[in-house]
Formats: sequence, C-alpha cells, structure tokens
Amino acid sequence: MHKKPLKTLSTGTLVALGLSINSLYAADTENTAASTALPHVHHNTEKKVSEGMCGGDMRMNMQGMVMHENKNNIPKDCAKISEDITLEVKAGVKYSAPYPGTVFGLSQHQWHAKPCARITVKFTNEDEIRHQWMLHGLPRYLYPGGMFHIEANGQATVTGTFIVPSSHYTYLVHCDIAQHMEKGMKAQLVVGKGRKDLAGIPGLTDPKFKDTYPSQSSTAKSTFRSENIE
Ligand SMILES: [Cu+2]
Repeated sequence: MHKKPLKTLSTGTLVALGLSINSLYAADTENTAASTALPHVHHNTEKKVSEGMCGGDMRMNMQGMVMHENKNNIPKDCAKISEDITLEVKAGVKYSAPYPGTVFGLSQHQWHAKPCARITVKFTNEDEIRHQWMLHGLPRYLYPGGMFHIEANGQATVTGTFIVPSSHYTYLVHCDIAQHMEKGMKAQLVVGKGRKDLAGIPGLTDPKFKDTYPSQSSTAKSTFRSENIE
C-alpha cells in the first residue's frame, strides 16, 4: 500500500485537525490497508492518528459516524439481552434555553435502561455545527477505550446501537467538541439503579465548581437571550 497521502500530513497536523471527516477517513483506510498487507509499516504513526478516534471499528457517511457499535456481542456477564430500547435524542442550541449559563443542550439529559439492555440511540443534530453523543465507561473488551460514540453533522440524524453490561452504573454522556460539555452538552445514562448522579448535568445536578461572579453571569444571559427579556 502506498502511503503518500498520509505522509504529506504530519501526525501533529492530523491530530490538530481532530475529528475532521477527511482525516479520519484517510486514517481509517490506511489503517485497514496496513493491517492486511503491510502490518508493520508506519504502525506508530497510524496508531497515533487513530487513537481515541477509531481503531477500525467505525461506520461513517455524509451524515456523520458511529464508532464502536455493537448490536450482537452480548457482554459476558449477561445471559441474554434484557430489553431493546430506542432513545431519540435531539441536540442543539435551542435545547439550552431552560438552563441559564449553557449554550448547547440535549432534548433530555438523563436516560434509564435495564442492565444488559440493547440501546439504540437515534441522534438528531438540529444545529449547523457538529455534535456528538459520546458515552464512557463501557467494558473495554467490547468497546475500545470503553467508549461508544455517535457524531452527527449539521442537521443530520445518525443512529447507532450498543449493549450495556449487567452492572448498575451511571454512565457519562457528553459532546466532546471543545467547550460543548462545559456549556451544557453533558448527560447521564442510568443503568439499573445507577451509582451517584454526575455533577453539572443541566436540570439535574449542580456543577462541581460554580461560577462565583453572579453579576457577570446575568449580563451574559441577557446578552445571549435578549429575545427572552422584554
Ligand atoms: Cu456538541
């Protein structure tokens, strides 16, 4: 396999590009090609590029992508799938409206499922920018990095499926694009009885570190949502 397209970009450049569709696609193609034909060539470079982003287990099209999807591998601690549920999740600036101080939001910031549930997430992004529904804490033998991840490009719907293990657990869900979690795109998936609620879930829990400048906070609010303040 010829490596010229990847060589023209340094690893640093690719990392800087982050989740740019083109760089991800190039990295994934190179990775697959290398693992079948030339297993050792450029291995380190490719590994760095794909770390935390793919690892070959990714589906992508013009609408966005799904990473580490799992429809059929039942976790080893589950005898069978306990339930099949679908979560319809919408993302966008407009869902931040009920939560002062946030800029982005989700139609819901908490979901419930049974242990060993198979969960399909239908993720609709109503903004013109990218958003993600990224969940952490899954078993790593089934989900590289313990992560399941959907990304929807502007105005697109992307659907993906994963299966949770038998543990009662509260999983972090967020959008990993810079500042989106801090500005409201943080949520939790409670499986069974869950554990402790996570901090800073809009409408549910207080942030770990509260703002200490209330006057500035109210100024920002009136600027950002001037249409609500007549
Ligand atoms: Cu986002």
